[in-house]
Amino acid sequence: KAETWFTEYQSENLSIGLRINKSLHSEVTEFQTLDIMETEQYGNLLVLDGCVMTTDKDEFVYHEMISHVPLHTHPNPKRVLVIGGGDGGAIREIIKHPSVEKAVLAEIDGRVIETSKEYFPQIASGLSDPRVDVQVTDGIQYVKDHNGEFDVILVDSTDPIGPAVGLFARDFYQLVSEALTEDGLFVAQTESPFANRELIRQVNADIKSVFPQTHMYLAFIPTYPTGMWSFTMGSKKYHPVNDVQAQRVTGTKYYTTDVHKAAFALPPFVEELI
Ligand code: AG3
Repeated sequence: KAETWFTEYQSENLSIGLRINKSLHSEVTEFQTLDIMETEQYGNLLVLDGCVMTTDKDEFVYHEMISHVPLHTHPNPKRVLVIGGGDGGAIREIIKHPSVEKAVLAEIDGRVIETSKEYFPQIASGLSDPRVDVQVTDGIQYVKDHNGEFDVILVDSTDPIGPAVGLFARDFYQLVSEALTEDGLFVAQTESPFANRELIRQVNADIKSVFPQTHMYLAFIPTYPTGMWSFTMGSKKYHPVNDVQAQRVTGTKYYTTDVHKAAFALPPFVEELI
């Protein structure tokens, strides 16, 4: 077996390693380094600035949970925006909802979209759907220019370093709120409760100061730092547990209505952050 390993240094003292069969693609884009490798364990792997974004075999957890939880909280989501998420995984899940008329992808780095189409065809499959509008643009500018237009917004970003810094800020959550309809809601990926405690505390305080309701939920993602991952929802009206809608999509591998509800049950060491 090849002895080449990809290592993500998740902190000074922690890393995750994946055995690599071969490198498929490597470049420095206008915004970040972009690497795609074939791994023995998880299929193809997408890495941005040294951080695991997604793999063929565990992507369903993240993409189902970032999409189906907010879309089953809103009673009738018609217009949905994804900021980031250039691989297309969230879009693929969103367009499974029959109520969705339009899904916009606002991704800053067009190279992520192009290389995902080539190396992750299963993940990027939704990007060519007629309801999908792909915009290669700065998500912050995009929300500024689209007031009151979306029922649901997903922030499918990289870590709060590099091109995504501005997506973890109170000013941005305010713009997201303005881009939503009056009963709209949004979800952001908000890192690991083991590894990023201060960040989660700050993000929750910031979202709370903008939205009437803030709720955190968890999912198990084996290739992300510590495996325990958080998402935070800001909502103007609907409550993710009390207002949960009957499941509208079939064939999910992680999401069910029970998983949806259970994901909001937080262990005390996480609860104390919010
Ligand atoms: N968004 C990336 C989550 C952050 C992972 N962080 C890390 N590996 N340090 C996922 C993009 C998938 N659509």
